[in-house]
Amino acid sequence: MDYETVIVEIEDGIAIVTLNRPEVLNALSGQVFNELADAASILADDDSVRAVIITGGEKVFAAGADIKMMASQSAVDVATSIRPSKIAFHLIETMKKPVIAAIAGYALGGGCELTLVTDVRIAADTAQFGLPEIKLGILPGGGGTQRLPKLIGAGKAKELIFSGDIIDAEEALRIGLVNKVVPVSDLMAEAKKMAKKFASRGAVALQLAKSCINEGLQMDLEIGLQYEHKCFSLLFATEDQKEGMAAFIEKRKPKFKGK
Ligand code: DAK
Repeated sequence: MDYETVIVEIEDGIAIVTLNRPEVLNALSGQVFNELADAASILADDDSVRAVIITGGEKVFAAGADIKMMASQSAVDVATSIRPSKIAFHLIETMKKPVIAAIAGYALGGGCELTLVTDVRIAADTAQFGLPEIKLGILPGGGGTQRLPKLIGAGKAKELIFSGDIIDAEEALRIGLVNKVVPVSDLMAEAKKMAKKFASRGAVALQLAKSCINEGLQMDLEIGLQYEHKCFSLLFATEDQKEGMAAFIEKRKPKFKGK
């Protein structure tokens, strides 16, 4: 995968996708979204990849969509140019494997929204989050008004979106925007450790658990419970369920095959 604005590396079954436009604080252009979408689609289909980490490196995650490219767009231009970001976000959010965001420095606007389509967010102590779009005369259009309230509650989401304020990593942890905060020097090690733990679990069970949670958030409770029950039953058709339960009874570690 040879891209200009994104670097993809695969180590021990873990893919690391690094945003790479440092000169503009990793601002997300159409090209970044196209490359992210392409990488997400390839990694989704690569069975040797068991988990994905998205990062911007040690200095900045992403300072949002590229304002210089958006500034002169008409309403019609915007309606068509949002396609790559929608596709990238959709492919990442629905990927049938765990996706972890490893965030250092600014994660603003579309950068923060990118973290919201991942499954787990690990923040460095240098991370700063915000949806400052209101200060540009727009609103968060990459899912921020929809996903952020689901994650942290409507009240806190409204405060962040109406003010455009930027919060630090500790505040992000306190309000549930991130899962954990670590020293910046430990960020990638921590993300890899978590990715490896997820990768060691039964891949089909993990995939269906992810689907139950993501789909369940769109359903009412009764339908969500029915969906969960169907997924639960389906797992009894997998080799991993037989192996997991046999390993427990035989007091050994399971060897999952993802089948
Ligand atoms: N776009 C373009 N360039 C950016 C940028 C951005 N978002 N953020 C920073 N840069 C550029 C700066 O212009 C500067 O470039 P030069 O002037 O050197 O050429 C360089 O990066 C370094 O930035 P600063 O000099 O500003 O660095 P500072 O440390 O002083 O300040 C800052 C850092 C992050 C506080 C500041 O750069 C800043 O406020 N940046 C803008 C943050 C922001 O407002 N982000 C939200 C953008 S709107 C959608 C999907 C997504 C979106 C919308 C719709 N659909 C699917 C519909 C997303 C929208 C957004 O994200």
